Amino acid sequence: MARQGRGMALLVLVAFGLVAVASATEYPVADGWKIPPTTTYYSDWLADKSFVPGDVLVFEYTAGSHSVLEVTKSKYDTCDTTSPISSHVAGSDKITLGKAGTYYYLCGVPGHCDANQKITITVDAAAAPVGAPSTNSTGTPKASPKAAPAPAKPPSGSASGLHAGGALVLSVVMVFVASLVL
Ligand SMILES: [Cu+2]
Repeated sequence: MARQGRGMALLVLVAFGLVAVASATEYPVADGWKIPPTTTYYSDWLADKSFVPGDVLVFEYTAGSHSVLEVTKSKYDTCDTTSPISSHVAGSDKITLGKAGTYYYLCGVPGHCDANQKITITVDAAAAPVGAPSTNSTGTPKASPKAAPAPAKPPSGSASGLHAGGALVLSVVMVFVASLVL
């Protein structure tokens, strides 16, 4: 009895896990990809951002007006637009960030990089399952010099702050538990 109900519960758990794993964040770059109207246009936008593998940058601009070139650091520094690592010209370019590291993007339209239409993106390693504090948290210090407080219990029921890695582990655990119940 109740087999259908349990089967449905399992499906819901699996679906939840998949959705959580797939929830990479999309970041529209600043207020559009353009020659920065102020010297801090891109740095201000970056100030409260952190990126993990799988996150997506969205460069919004009018096709033909700009472009997005991923380049090496040396080419970034000198605004060398030749032989980029990748080139994007569509005007709503989505670039999925890969493994942890530093990535360099500039505009390939002559003069634009020299006018500082360029941005450096640092991708951190995927967060631990415990979860990084959200940007809206009440500001607990990242690292205490004292002994780490004992994690009394896992933050069950708060899936919102989970990153993909934690969500994956969670979903696997849930499916395992569900399979025991069935
Ligand atoms: Cu441009």
